Amino acid sequence: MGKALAKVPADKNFWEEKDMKKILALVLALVMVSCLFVTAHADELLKIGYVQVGHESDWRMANTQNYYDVFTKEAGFELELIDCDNDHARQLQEVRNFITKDFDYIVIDPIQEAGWDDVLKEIQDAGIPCIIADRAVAASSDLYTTAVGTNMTAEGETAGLWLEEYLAGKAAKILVIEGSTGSSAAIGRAEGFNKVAANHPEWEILASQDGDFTQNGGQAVMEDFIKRFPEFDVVVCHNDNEAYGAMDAMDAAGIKYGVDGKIIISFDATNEGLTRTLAGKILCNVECNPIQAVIVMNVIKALQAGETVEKFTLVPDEGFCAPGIESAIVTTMTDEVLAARKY
Ligand code: GYE
Repeated sequence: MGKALAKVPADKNFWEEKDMKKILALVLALVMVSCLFVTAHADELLKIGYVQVGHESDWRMANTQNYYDVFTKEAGFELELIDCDNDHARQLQEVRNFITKDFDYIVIDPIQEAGWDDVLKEIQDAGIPCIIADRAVAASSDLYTTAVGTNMTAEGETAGLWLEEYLAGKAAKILVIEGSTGSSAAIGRAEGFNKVAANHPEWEILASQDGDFTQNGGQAVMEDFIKRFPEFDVVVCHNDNEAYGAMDAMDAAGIKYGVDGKIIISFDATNEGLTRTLAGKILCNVECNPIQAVIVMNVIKALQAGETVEKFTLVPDEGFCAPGIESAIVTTMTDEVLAARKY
């Protein structure tokens, strides 16, 4: 049996009118306070504008994801990341949008090295701190606050030194599939590799062509190389995706590569790239670490705290070679190394 409900007399209001007014005032006050809190909180978020290169490679996708993972609202940031689709003019325009919107920090991953002076001055005139990330600009370092990135020239040199060790004096005909023309990544890797090649008159670089850091680009360049150069020993690819494209082209032409075929050298050392290195298909893979957002965030935190930061923070990286190859230059691949590679 249910309990009988207490009956409210029909002639008596359950809430007196004055009580209602008090409650309404209280609710209103609470709403206002919480609004104030939310606005104050939103104001505290640092607005970060990041002009990303594009989405050309697995490396790039890992780099983009890393920024989204690190620059969260919970961490105190409002990130606007623009995929500039490898278009330099678009990148300049997006930076100018960030200036107009008065962002707190502007992070630039420059598609190309050249052509930055004017817009860097504009950022400076607006009083916005500017961080150059991953790739470099060919501009005076007085024009930006600080830079974070890997040493692309050292990466190219590592590749060259590994080849020197592996060939041990043997002659070699070399083909190069370059990264996007004008990017510091392609310029640095070529410069580092060529520095070593200059010590080897027995090495012949047959051709060097832009594959735009993409798999399709790598495949197209390799198809062209196969037609033009019936004999070659080494293919240097400026990133993993180009190497996959080069492999597709060689597979289609019935050309063997790997421990018992043509020597493929690659850069990035992504999970897929290292899988192919562990499988003995890519013989040397020089790492370039895309996990850079935490370093950029720490730089921003230091600047917020009024500390002076270094003009350049190096993101360290190493190289890997296929199992069965002993090397003093790079690390021989193992299952453990691959298992630890998240991107
Ligand atoms: O090697 C390539 C990407 O700038 C270091 O750009 C980066 C390069 C990376 O597209 O895969």
